[in-house]
Amino acid sequence: MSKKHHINENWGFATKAVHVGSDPCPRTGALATPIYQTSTFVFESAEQGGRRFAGEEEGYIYTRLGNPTQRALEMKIASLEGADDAIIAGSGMAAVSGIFFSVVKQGDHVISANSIYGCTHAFLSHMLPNYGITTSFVNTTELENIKNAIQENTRVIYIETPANPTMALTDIKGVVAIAKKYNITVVMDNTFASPYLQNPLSMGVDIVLHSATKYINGHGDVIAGIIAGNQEFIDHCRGTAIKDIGGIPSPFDCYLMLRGLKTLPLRVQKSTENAQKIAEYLENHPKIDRVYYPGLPSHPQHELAKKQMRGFGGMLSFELKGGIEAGKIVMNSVEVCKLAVSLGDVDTLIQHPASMTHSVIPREDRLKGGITDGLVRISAGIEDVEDIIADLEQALAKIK
Ligand code: LCS
Repeated sequence: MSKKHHINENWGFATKAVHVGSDPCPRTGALATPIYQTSTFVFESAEQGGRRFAGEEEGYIYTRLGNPTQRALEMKIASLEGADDAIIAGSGMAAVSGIFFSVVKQGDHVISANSIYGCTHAFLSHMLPNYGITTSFVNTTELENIKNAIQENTRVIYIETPANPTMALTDIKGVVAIAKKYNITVVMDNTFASPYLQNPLSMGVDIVLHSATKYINGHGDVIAGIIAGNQEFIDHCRGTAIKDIGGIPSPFDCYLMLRGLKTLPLRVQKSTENAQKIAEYLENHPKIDRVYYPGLPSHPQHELAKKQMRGFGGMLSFELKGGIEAGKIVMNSVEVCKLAVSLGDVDTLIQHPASMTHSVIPREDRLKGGITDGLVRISAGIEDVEDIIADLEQALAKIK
């Protein structure tokens, strides 16, 4: 499968989600992209094998270096993120580590948001120092904090917006303006918004990543990641971190994501509608202290959300007046909502960041990032919202 797919740049997002990268098979006419479940590709001659390795002839060699099912997905994702190109990685963390190992070197410094996914925080604070790369974690909701943290050797500014799990927003264009002045690369995790609600590259971000495990796939049955950016970076990353570290997905998982992406707009629309209603319900509940959802006027960055997002998304978090003990009662009492980590699935999921997704971050650092002991996170699914709210209602009623 070559790069020459049928793409009309004027298509809307939903049309691209269905059609880009999904041309019928030229040999058989199969509409669904075939699963090329093969590790290697046979050359017609020794000369051809040599040419492919030398990059003189297009064509597949070995699935760690590229595969047609994976390539179809990369083209769909690149189109949805408005990127020159994209790479599918074996997990969101393979995308995070692949990007950093492609961009930073010994002696470099990173500025990262302090509310980010727990394992990304652990990678920056525990792994990278082994290679002489240091990170300053700052509250990126205030751009001043980023400016103040810049050092001579700062190479990357890393942000997640909305942030996992606090739902704090960072002003993307504001960060880009600072980074451009100092020639710093901006890397952004766009997992929570999905490409349907936010395209960071169009706002000047250099490299975008996703845990594709979440909204991209959407059905809770794949672990994968996405790296999207300009052609030069993608070629460099593919030829170094992806080729030599090898964090790649299986062709079957790529097939599932190709299928999942066709309904991304519908899924994100419905989970956003549900999240708004759940957030409003919780905000008015007497046992709830605070709700964090960008679609609520009470969210401190509601105006920024309206400016840089096309919708407020399916994620929210909240704190109960009874603290974590009350939170545990709710999590142990839900029936429709499932007590599980991960997010962006068709199923509604509820979890406790301090003891689960963000437990690897020392408590003191967690609190600095606003990840309190009592915070509970919900990923709104696509069920009937009345059933989700009734489920939360019966669970909240169990708190004395
Ligand atoms: N980035 C974000 C924002 C994430 O939420 C996660 C995983 C990752 C990267 C890593 O992706 P993975 O390797 O798992 O595909 N977040 C999880 C969460 O909040 N619950 O379970 C996993």
